[in-house]
Amino acid sequence: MASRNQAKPVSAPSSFDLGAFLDSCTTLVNRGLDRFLPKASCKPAVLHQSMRYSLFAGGKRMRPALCFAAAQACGGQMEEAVPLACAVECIHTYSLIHDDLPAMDNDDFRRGKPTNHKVFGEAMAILAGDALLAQAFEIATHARGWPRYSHKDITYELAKAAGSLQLVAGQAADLEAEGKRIAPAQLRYIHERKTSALLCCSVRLGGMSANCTPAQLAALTDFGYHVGLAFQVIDDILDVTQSSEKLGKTAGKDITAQKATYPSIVGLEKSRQIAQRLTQRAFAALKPFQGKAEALEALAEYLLKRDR
Ligand code: GRG
Repeated sequence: MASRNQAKPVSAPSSFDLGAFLDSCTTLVNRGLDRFLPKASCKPAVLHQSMRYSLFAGGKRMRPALCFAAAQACGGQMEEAVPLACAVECIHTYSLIHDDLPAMDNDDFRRGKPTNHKVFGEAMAILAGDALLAQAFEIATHARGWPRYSHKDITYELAKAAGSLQLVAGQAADLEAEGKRIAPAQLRYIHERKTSALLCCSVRLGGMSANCTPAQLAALTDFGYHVGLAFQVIDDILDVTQSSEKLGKTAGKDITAQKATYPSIVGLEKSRQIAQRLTQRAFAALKPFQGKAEALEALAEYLLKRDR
């Protein structure tokens, strides 16, 4: 019998073809982003090149995939969710560009390439991030709008996740915590905001694009929250166990920057158990979908077992 400290293994139905699903998500979101963004030649060309450089640098597209998977779980079509998936990816990319700046995490390497400011300079990288944040809201206006969810609801959802109580709060608290010993509860506060908020928002928006019921939205919120927390614990584990080449970003950065992470506070083994438990909670949240959330289940398992 598993002891209290041992988390049960997590696995999704093996029949689901996650590889094919991820490929179709990437195709849809890349096509959408290319269509919605000003062309690279559009004046000021260097700004649009800078925005496109980071957007198409080879991100894993996990937030769009979660958005599409949530739409499917609620009986919707992936195409309906394209503007929302693109909007979330723009916000995510902006946050990475700004996070890599010398004034923040000061990183030279992201998505397997030199960071935006290394190529375009700091000022242009700041502007590209600013423009991507605004671009997200413009793209979201292309969503159709649904009987239960208007453009106002969608705008609120995106603004809340990106704002000073969520994404930016997480980044501010993360910076403040550098070099300090912090309690696990404060670490949880940071992860909820810096990582989980946008992942949860992606899942909720996917549900909204399928005009989901309030009960479905509550289940998706529970799922997104826990998957989002697990995502960051795994990210922290990978930072100390994988190479920079594998991750496409500088590995071992958390130790150098004296970041508070689960591995630094509770150790690697306990961190893995925490990630497993959070993923089990995410799986449990999908019960109301009665087996129709296969893509979400497969993604939760994949995110737990990922190696980059
Ligand atoms: C600057 C407002 C502002 C926020 C920055 C995104 C972020 C907050 C910090 C970056 C560092 C970090 C650990 C963020 C947590 C979220 C996370 C793990 C991002 C990386 O997401 P992936 O792995 O990246 O999905 P790709 O490149 O694959 O899209």
